[in-house]
Amino acid sequence: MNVDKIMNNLEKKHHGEVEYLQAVREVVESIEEVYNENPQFETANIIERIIEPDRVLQFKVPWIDDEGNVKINLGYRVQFNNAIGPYKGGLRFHPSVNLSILKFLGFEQIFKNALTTLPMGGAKGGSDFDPKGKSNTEVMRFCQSFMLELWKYIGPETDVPAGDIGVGGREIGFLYGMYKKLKGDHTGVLTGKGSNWGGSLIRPEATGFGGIYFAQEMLTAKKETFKDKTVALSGFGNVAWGAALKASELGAKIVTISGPDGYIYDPQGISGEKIDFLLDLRASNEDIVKPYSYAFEGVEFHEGKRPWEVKTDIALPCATQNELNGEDARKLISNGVRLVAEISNMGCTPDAVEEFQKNKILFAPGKAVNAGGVATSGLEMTQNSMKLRWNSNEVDKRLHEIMCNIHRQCVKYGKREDAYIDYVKGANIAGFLKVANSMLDMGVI
Ligand code: 2IT
Repeated sequence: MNVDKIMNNLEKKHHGEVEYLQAVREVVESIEEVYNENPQFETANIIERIIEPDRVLQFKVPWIDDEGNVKINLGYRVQFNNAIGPYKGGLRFHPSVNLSILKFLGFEQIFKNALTTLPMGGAKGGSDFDPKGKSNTEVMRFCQSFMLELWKYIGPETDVPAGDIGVGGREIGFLYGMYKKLKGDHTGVLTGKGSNWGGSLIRPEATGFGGIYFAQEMLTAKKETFKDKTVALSGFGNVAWGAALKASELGAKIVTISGPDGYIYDPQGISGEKIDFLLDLRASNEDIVKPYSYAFEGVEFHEGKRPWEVKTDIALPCATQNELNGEDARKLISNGVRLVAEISNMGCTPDAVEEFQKNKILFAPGKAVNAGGVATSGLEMTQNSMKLRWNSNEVDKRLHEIMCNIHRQCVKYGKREDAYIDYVKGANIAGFLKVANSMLDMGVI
């Protein structure tokens, strides 16, 4: 295959969709060698088939705010690839949402879901709706209107959405309620459900816990542990919360969290009740971290800045795509960072990844590190199908096993001759081979 030709063609068809093109380029470049060693892929033109979504659904979402004004948002579902299972992936509600972002997320989801070893294809969806500052009833009316359109395209064996940025337990509840009313079935069509009505235990914590389990495997491979390591986190949502909880349980000291308003530096470490405070911050619906600096002593708030300027052993981006750039990477490296693991999707820009790899810093990409979230969604689907419920130890044990397995797959395909593990390459090749071979088995469809 010819990477430049593939990328030029894609750029022509999806002009200016930078995040989507960035995510595709990373995968295409890292699988090039394996692809060329297996001529059956080229014969079936797997590469051009896998980088184009199966379908993109776009719809209008009208709703009425508390003052009686009629509002219109855009709703989307990108069903990318269902070679290994029903389409599966989250919904993001954020003003930045557009097709480029949802296509990048849907594309990444294919390989991430393949790495989990569970039968799930790749998809993503969402809306440019901004939940910030909205009342509960406004969020409910929006979710109901969104589902009034989406329900036609999803189903427990067809496409199973879940949460992402801006979509948590509250939104999943409103979405599920509407689906249930329209369809008349109480099926596991969404994951991240409430634990009283089909949700899996550990799902809220799973992305963060899984990320820490993965990072722990990276450390173990270097005969190190989390004990007494300093950790800088970005974000303060569900993912950062789960990561902080598990990392502090393993003896690490979390020194930062961040929001759109800036970052918090807490030299004593964010643990115990301070971690619970993240839930209060999130529930306030204001999307800011500054209140943390009023709540606790000896804390610094750095307005408008990102946490990557602090001295830390480990950096874990937990917020959104491209949140850590080349300059941030250089700062972290000069401050002695040893491990960087993206718990957010594509948290680092390509030049940041290059800096880490060039300097042989342990670096792992979101599609491997954050796969614990969707993996536990898969375990929720399993429990729904079996009409039973596992206890939290059972789910946590399976999540841990899955993360160790993903780490092994990355090492298998990413270990270089100099013993450095290229986790980006490893994750991309392992995920690609599973999906590409399944596509080959099924013919050109
Ligand atoms: O990015 C992700 O993997 C998620 N937002 C979770 C998707 C899911 O279906 O649980």
